[in-house]
Amino acid sequence: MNAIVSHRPEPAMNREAFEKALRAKGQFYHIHHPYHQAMYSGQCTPEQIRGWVANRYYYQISIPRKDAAIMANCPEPAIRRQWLQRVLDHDGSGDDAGGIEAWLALAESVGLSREEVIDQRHVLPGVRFAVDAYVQFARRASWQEAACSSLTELFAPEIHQSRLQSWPTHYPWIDAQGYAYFRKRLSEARRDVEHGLSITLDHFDTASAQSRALEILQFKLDILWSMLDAMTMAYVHQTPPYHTVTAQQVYHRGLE
Ligand code: AHQ
Repeated sequence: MNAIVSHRPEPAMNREAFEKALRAKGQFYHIHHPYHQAMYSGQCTPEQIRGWVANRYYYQISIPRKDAAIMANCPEPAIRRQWLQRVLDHDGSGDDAGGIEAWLALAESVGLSREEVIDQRHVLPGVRFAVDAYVQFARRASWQEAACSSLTELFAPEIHQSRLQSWPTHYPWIDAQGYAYFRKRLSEARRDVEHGLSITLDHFDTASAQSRALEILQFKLDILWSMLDAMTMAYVHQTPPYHTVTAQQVYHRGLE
């Protein structure tokens, strides 16, 4: 006689265990990427720092559009009111010029011109695809799933702090004015994460939903890691796209 297989669904993790499982994903955070480790330990050349700043600009200008997509999908005014702050943090409001402006100040402090950053001439295809995947996900996923994908910021204060601690020593050629962005994110990331985490812990309340949440977080970790992989090919190995054909940056600059 066949064993009777119970089809009782596995129990959901309790809130504490679920949060622990989300935080355990920190082992895959891009703070552990060789590119970031080189930046932190002072091994990056000015070209590698400039390449990172110019490419991350595309991520920064995409964040408020990602957050606006989440708001567009969310029917709850109380959630939208809180989520709106993320858009203002980047786009600016009142006398705060915002994070995108602060990132351009970082760009100038590492020797890039505003123009060459804003026109995205340095944005590598691999970076663009990874960032676009994040925005597209936020547009088509539920607002709760998109909120969950922002939880890589559980690990962000540490990475911003690490830059503030190590860059001034290793890269004295960088104008310290540029570090305002990292300081700004220390508090903003902590506040964002509190909101994103409570949405996530409340919403994903079955075992299968919780494993999907962990998959969504891994998707976002993959985005961050892949961005640095593209930059490694270009600025560490000197093998950017089309390097066998031309020294020009012939990359498409977005089809919008
Ligand atoms: O500067 C960053 C930022 O504004 C955000 C928004 C947030 C999101 O909504 O996904 N994530 C994020 C991150 C920022 N900086 C990254 C870094 O390494 O400087 C970290 C990144 C994140 O952890 O997702």
